Amino acid sequence: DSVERTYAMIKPGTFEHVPSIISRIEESGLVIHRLKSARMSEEIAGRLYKEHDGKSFYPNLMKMITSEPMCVMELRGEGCVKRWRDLMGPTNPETAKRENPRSLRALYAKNITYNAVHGSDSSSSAERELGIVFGDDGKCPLRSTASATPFC
Ligand code: YYY
Ligand code: MG
Repeated sequence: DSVERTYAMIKPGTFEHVPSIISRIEESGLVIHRLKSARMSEEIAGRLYKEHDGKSFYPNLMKMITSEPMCVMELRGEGCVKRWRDLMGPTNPETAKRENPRSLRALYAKNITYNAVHGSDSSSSAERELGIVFGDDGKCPLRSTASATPFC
């Protein structure tokens, strides 16, 4: 129970890179405790990114995160908040390419809005975000892609 958890997303616009990103997580030794493909509602997105409400980039951030289904995950492992942030690299892909060219954002971000991945910035943020997305009571407030999308 002392093993740290973090909240991770493979954001919209990154679908074709999901296998590579999953491989990098595996190689890093972090454990994918749960993974779900889902599309985020405006309500959940607003709660998740509450700290950014009012900032110049907030409207674009909301548009991006609700734009299409993505992968949401709970990762576990010792020091996983920092380890996952290190794997992601800096927020801005230009900085990422300069400072950490092997990082996921250096490799897969299109720009600062569509920057491929999300990771909680602290253990307490992780608990808050996992609670919002997966639900504290075990029920999942995010509709899975499977139930949201007709099959054809
Ligand atoms: O934690 P991290 O995702 O690296 O950055 P935050 O500062 O928490 O911002 C969240 C999210 O907002 C970022 O991943 C992209 C977007 N964003 C932006 O579009 N422009 C900025 N100047 C800062 C952040
Ligand atoms: Mg952040």
